[in-house]
Order: sequence, then C-alpha cells, then structure tokens
Amino acid sequence: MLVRTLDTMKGSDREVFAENGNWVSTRLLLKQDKMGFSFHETVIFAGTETRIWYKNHLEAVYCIEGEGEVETIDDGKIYPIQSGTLYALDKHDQHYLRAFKDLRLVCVFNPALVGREVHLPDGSYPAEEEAE
Ligand code: 9YT
Repeated sequence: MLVRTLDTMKGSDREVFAENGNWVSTRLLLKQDKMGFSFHETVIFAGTETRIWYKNHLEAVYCIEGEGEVETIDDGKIYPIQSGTLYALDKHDQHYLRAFKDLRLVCVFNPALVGREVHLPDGSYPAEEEAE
C-alpha cells in the first residue's frame, strides 16, 4: 500500500510550480506509482487566468476550497467552481480556468503524468511517451 501526505511532498521534486506562477501542483501519485492515473493537489492562485488544452490527457478536477470558473472556449459557456464542484474534460475541451479566490483542487490525469510536466505553449502536457 502507498500512504503519502501532502506536507511531506512539499519542497520535494513532486511539487511543481507553473512557469507563469499561476499554480502549484503536488503530485501525490505519478505513472511510476503504477495506478493507471496520476493524482494531484493543485492550488490555482487568486486573480489568475490559465488557458489549458489537454489534448493528450483526460482530466477530472474536484474543488475542495475557493472560488472560480471554467470557460469552454468552443462555445463560450462559463461554469462556476466552488467547494464540491467537479468538472471532467471528457472531450479534451480547450478552456480558461480562472480563480477569484485561491482554488484548491484535486486533479486526476489519465494517462498518468510522469513527473514535472508544465504546460506547453498550446496549454497541453506532452504525450506520455514524449514526457519520459
Ligand atoms: C486544473 C488544472 O489543470 N490545473 C493545472 C495544473 C494541473 N492540475 C496539474 O498539473 O496538476
């Protein structure tokens, strides 16, 4: 069994900051943990907007704290995010993620992230094989 705590992962190589400073992601489970998905706690900092397009991954996002919104770019729909909200990017949806208050999110990626991925210029993470 694997048992981990957020506190012990802070400051380790599993704590990854966005290059633009918009978020920090603590990667509690990665591909090497062999669960078939990766599992992260992400904080999106208040006042930020991030354009994202996970063309190589599916992601589910569950909010445990904070306030924000997600806008799907194809249709301009805006969905508020607060504690208890889940959104799942089942269509590899291009979107904007905005935080009005720090958003504390639990994020699951399939396929699993492999390590210290940060967004490429198009808002994606590299495909599994390119990331290794
Ligand atoms: C919700 C989202 O995708 N935020 C960007 C960071 C990502 N969750 C990650 O790498 O953990």
